[in-house]
Amino acid sequence: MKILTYEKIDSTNDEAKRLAKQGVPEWTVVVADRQTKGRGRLGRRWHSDSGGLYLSVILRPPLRTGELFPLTLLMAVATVRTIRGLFNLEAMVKWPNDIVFGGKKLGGVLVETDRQAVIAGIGLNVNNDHFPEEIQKETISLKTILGSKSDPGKIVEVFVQEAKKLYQHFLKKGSDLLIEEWQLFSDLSHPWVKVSTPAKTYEGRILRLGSKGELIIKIADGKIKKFYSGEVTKVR
Ligand code: BT5
Repeated sequence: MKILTYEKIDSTNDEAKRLAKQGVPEWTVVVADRQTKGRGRLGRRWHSDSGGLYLSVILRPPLRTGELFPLTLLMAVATVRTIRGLFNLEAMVKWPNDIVFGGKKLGGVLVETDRQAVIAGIGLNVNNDHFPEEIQKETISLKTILGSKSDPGKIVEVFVQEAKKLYQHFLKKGSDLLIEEWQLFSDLSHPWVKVSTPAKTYEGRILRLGSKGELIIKIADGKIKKFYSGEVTKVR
């Protein structure tokens, strides 16, 4: 495993893609202190000030495109394990790709594919604690929670160990353990949710996660629906 660190980069996912094209081995990790073009899903912006952790892992899993979804959950679970292990904080997951603390977003996962590799990107607010006005309320960083700075290098080290363990288990034995751990780390105390997809918004009750990591909801008219992407918000 090789960790490449940058003071500044456009996006660690883009750098990982460039490196994948050059044929670097699996588990090459790209880490940056800030990004100029950090992104989330659907082209959304990921605010990437200095002091945050921006990390991408290059993977070459022997899986078809349709089998990759659990990798998003895997990276989120590895991140939560890392935060809980290092800081004893009750970090949680929010389906499909958020890392949250006290209901606020602490980090996010963006898994992308291209012909050469699968790129798993993780953004985590570590020592950065300024966010744009419009997301300030829903956002948090480790520095705000802990009241002091943390060592991003240590977080990377533990994260990679956790992610590797989960990955090897997932490839050998499938996603059962991952899904179980996901449910354990997931705040399902408000199981009534809205799931918004680009096409439509549904309302219903979360039943569980399926074996591929899909969210299974009983929607208001009683039908069961499976989601592989979407935004989940609680219904009060
Ligand atoms: C995500 O997208 O949560 C995935 C974020 C992945 C970022 C990593 S950083 C390393 C790698 N390189 C990249 O270029 N990306 C990956 P999504 O679920 O679409 O959430 C995006 C939304 O989160 C935005 O629209 C904002 O509302 C909010 N947001 C933006 N920056 C944030 C931040 N630093 N902390 C918390 N929330 C943020």
